[in-house]
Amino acid sequence: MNPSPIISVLMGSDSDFEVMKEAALILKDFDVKFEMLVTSAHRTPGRTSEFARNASGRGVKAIIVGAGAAAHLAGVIAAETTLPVIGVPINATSLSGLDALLSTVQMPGGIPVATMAIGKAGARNAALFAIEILAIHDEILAEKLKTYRSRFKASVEEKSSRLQERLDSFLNE
Ligand code: RP5
Repeated sequence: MNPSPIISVLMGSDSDFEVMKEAALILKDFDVKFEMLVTSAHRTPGRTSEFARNASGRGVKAIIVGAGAAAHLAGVIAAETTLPVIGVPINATSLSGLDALLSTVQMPGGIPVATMAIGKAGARNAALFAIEILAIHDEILAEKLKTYRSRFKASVEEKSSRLQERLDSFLNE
């Protein structure tokens, strides 16, 4: 485990790793120290609660939480800390992630969980959102975010040019 993580990435099971590794890639790319661990709201409630209560004191600034099915993990973590909690619903059942989305997003007033999209896009956005929070007080991260966004701009313009070539060739067939 990283000795001084600023971001914690939690998941309810190791079966969530395939999705949550997308958050790890982004955090690594931005050179943000993070830890990743499995804890479950239902299977290990004591471990989950202890983690949430100690996170702030360990220097963690935001917690990303991925969970599938009856996904209570993000809400349980949020109940025990005032750190920002960012939820990622995972498609783990025959309900395709809708169960996890509703379980994560429908928090009672007073205990917020910032809920991202279901799956890999949500995991990526959770990491970016955590970095945006850190960037409020970190100019280097703020600059890196601007660079990240400008790469998107360039790639969309490139896709648009390629689309024009495909359209021309299709119409001239
Ligand atoms: C949730 O149940 C986990 O977050 C996971 O998405 C889902 C299935 O867990 P496993 O049965 O694969 O351990 O708690």
